[in-house]
Amino acid sequence: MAEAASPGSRPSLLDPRAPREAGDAGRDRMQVDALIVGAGFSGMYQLLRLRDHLGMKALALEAADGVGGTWYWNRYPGARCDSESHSYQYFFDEDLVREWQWSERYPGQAEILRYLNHVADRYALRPDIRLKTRVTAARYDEPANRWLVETDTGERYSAQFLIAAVGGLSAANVPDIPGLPSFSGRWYHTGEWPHEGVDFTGKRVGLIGTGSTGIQCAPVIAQSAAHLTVFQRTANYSIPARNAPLDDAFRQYVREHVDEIRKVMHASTNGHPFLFADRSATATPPDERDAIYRAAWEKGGLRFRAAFKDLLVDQAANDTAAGFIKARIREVVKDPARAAILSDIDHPFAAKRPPIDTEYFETFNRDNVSLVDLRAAPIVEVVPEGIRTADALYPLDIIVFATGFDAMTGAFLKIAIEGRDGLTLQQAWRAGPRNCLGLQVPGFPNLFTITGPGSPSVLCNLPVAIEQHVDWVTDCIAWMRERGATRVEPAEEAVEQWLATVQAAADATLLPSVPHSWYLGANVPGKPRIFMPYAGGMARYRAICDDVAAQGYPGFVFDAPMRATPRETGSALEA
Ligand code: N01
Repeated sequence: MAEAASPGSRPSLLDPRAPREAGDAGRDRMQVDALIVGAGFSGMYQLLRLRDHLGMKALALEAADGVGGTWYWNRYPGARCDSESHSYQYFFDEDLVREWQWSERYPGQAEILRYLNHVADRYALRPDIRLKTRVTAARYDEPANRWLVETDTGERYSAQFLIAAVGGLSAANVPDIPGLPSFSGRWYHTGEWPHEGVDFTGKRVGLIGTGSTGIQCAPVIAQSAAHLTVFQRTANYSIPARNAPLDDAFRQYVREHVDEIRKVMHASTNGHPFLFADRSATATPPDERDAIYRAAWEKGGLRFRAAFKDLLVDQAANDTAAGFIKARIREVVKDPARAAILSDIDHPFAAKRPPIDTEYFETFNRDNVSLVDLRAAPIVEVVPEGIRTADALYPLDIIVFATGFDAMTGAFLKIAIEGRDGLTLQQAWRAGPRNCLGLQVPGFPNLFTITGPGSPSVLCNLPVAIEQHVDWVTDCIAWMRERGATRVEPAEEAVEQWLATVQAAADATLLPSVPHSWYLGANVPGKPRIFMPYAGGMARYRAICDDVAAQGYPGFVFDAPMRATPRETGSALEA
């Protein structure tokens, strides 16, 4: 890592005296070394690394009027992170880890947003973040080797490097249900929640979606709504979160074991601060296995899936976990008919992202909550009074869409990105995302994607994935600058090799077996069905990326002059 300049020591790029160049169409463009799209976890860290460690003129553009990304937008009732708080933070600065005090085992949305604002202030990032500025288009100007960027505010920029830190779960997916505009009540998507909140008091609320988000918000909405109707299309597993306040002893433990915690997260499959137990579910005698599941259920959280090492690779092993959880659902939910609908789960445990909850299944024991099985009677339309399914009309005042995201590709494709020779990202990804290491797209020189498709991303505790990506991008740019290279993009054959590696990693698991998984793009009509994240594990992925960098970036093509020649083979990209 290069020497850090003192944060914020140079004038802000937003200063009107900052350098500009005469642009095309006769208007000035602000000229920067690197433009970062987004100021969430990834955009802010990327800004810090490029500005303070490489001394680059870097600027982050953010559509929201505050930093925080996901945690700025997702303010729905019950919004809380499923990663444990001591692992859901930056680890690049041990002082920061020691200073910040999390209050609960899982951090709530407001607390994470406070943390990210603290980071923005502590590292003086705000002067180089432009808020309320949505990037609408970016075009690569090959002769100039610059990205020409347009925004909805009319600001225009020119940058050598363009870094898309837009988040894999940020493009809200509102299903196209006939009649929605006719609804006489109010409707909301959880990922675009009003800042002033929503008052459910005395209201009849319909909740569509039973993924991680729906499972988090149902119990909270039920507490204040007159009536909550949950519309379930696919029954889902969920593990009790067992959230609780953190005590001083645990905080002290974190302060004293920062390096150890980081090492465990880096060694783990999913970037969490725990490792998978080295035992097989099928090889463990049933009584012993049941006791292990019970202990994991009591402990709660995503750790449950680490109880055995073979749950995601062996259907028989997975069946034991699935059977255990379904039995718990039937135990908790008093009404046998509801229990049957909630436990009629058609896919392996954790093959879709496993939610964790606080009293989700218990919510169905409340008198003011009902459950609609959309598999038995699908939604037909929204009418002014509410939702009509194939067999009933449900009168509603509010509809909450917890229907997820156009995940992994949606936020990138919302920007009109045009690479070399007029190739658009929409064209390049028409059959599904194509890139190398999830970091760079062929035909789009000097464009980097943070936690994009083809990387562990959503399968990982995201701050861990983000720090690894940002560090890799920063090191790659530093490496180029040392050698006088100004342009990098992946070679086609390396991309093909990486796509095969991503597919092989997925095929070694049960993950691609779920036809309705958003990991496959199945939740968005017309989206190509391709398994998008790299499922070979964060530790393995990090090793591959490190190896590529150590070998001089085989599979990536740089322009001259270079003092060191990258090897041409893509062997480091093999799983
Ligand atoms: O979205 P989802 P999410 N009619 O896509 C249903 C992260 N996250 O927002 O399964 C009826 O998982 C859909 O049904 P089906 C986490 O990575 C993190 O809950 O497609 N139903 C499903 O039940 C997570 O995985 C945290 O049949 C419709 C639900 O809507 C990711 O975000 C918290 C429908 C969508 O589930 C996305 O989770 C929350 C329709 N037309 C989320 N369309 C934390 O860690 C969709 N559905 C804090």
